[in-house]
Amino acid sequence: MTKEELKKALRVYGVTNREVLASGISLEEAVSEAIRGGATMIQLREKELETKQGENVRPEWKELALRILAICREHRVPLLIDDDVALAREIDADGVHVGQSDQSCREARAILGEDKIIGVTAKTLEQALLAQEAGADYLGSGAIFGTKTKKDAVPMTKDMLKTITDAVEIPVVAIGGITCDNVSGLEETGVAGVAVISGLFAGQNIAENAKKLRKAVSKFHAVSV
Ligand code: TZP
Ligand code: MG
Repeated sequence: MTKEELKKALRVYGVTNREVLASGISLEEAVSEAIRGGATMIQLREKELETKQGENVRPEWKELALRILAICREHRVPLLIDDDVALAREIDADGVHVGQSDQSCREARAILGEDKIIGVTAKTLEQALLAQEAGADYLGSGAIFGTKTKKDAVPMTKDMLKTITDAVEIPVVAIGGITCDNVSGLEETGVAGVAVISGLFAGQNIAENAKKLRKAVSKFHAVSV
């Protein structure tokens, strides 16, 4: 994937969490709906799921990942795995997203190779610059509008987000409390796109949410004459 293709793929980045889904909606349906509405990339992030069995990837986790991967492949939407570099490699996912206390970007790169996408969480300017230097393909920064989904998330101001996007050359996605209603407030921050959990996946209107988010983010990138 070229740098331009990655930037476009980051526009509406759906991050999963089965806990926010309305009852009766499976994760497979939720991801299909998000893609149907215009989500451009998916991250499998299921914090409540046990992922390891001894040294190995737990079969239930791997099977879920394979089912989501099949949906993403069918629609040519990249799938990244949160934290779990071993699983990403085992199922040949499109990449991983690592936080500051996960496996390092350099280790992930050594395991996955140059062609896979590696995203890194950057909560400060220093973390952003270090991640870029370590070879990250994109950064995730927030929590820009607070969040109820991640209990220990620290708020980030729009000024700090702008400082980060100005300082790095790689694309940055904002995360944290982003919804169809507040997404337009990120226009001036220089982000390539938005990473969204509840604002996309909660409730009955997943495709509609994706469509609205996509439309709003497209406006950030409209060429002005
Ligand atoms: N990192 C910072 S905020 C957050 C993560 C993983 C959770 C975002 O979830 P939501 O529901 O989009 O606020
Ligand atoms: Mg993590």
